[in-house]
Amino acid sequence: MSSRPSASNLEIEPLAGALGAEVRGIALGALRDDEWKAMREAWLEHLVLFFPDQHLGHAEHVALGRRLGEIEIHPFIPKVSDAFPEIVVLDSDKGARADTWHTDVTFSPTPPMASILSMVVCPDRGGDTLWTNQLLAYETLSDPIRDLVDGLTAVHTAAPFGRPEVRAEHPAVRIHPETGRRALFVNRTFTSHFKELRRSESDSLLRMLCDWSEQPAFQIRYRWSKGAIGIWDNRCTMHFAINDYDQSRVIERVTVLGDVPRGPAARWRAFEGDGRSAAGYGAGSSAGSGPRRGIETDPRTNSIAKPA
Ligand SMILES: O=C(O)CCC(=O)C(=O)O
Ligand SMILES: [Fe+2]
Repeated sequence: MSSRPSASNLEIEPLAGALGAEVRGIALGALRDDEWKAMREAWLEHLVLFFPDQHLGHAEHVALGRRLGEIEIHPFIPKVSDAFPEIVVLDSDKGARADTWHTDVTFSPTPPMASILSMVVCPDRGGDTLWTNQLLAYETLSDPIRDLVDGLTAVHTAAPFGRPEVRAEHPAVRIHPETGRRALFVNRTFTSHFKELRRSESDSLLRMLCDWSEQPAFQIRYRWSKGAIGIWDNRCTMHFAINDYDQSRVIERVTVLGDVPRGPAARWRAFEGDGRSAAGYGAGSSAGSGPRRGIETDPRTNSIAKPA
């Protein structure tokens, strides 16, 4: 059922059980303050909002990002122009198909709080994007597993961009800075391992948690149209761009800087090995070789996809 907050003509229609809503009745290029307030509240509730028919110019796109916070300049992805280094372009014809589950830039000490995607060239069919609700993924874990992950620290690296030395540590469970809710904060693309576990234990747990979060009941799948805008809360979601189209697909994205992720207190010291197994983190172990199944086995291209 759609709802219409009294402060504006905003119509908000939830699109799935887990997360995601489509918003109509506002122009993102000319937002009133009351509309912005209603939109921001809806965003925290639905985690990803879609706004069809916006057709934002570059300056409007950046201005929208600035309403949310400071813009992040992405370290690796190409920019739309010298005039707008704040906007990255993902062009499918240049191989940019982000078809592995990820949360944006978690290899940074301050991963973005939000990403704002503008659909510039949209295929006639295909090219939908999926998101997961990582709050729900955390809340539905069994008590013993939730208790375990509450006390873990995850290492994230930029290995998918060929830069495994670029890394950050974050709590495996993130406390959302605005709502206080806890979210599972690991992803198959950038999370390498849990610091406190033996490599083999870490690989198994990470795979289990990723399999759990990626299940359809925690997802929304959005069908894009040219000129649509999508804004997601990067602190408590993952996403995946489906690689099922032959036509061109071009998106532009502005990302908004986030804070340092906070979680429950870490409870154990880093794993240092017990002398019995090589599957620890000592010499010879391969940090950065976590269970990134999606990257290595893309069925259509048989090539390494570029997560974004
Ligand atoms: O192409 C998409 O739909 C999403 C790409 C992506 O991962 C991103 O913009 O962060
Ligand atoms: Fe992304």
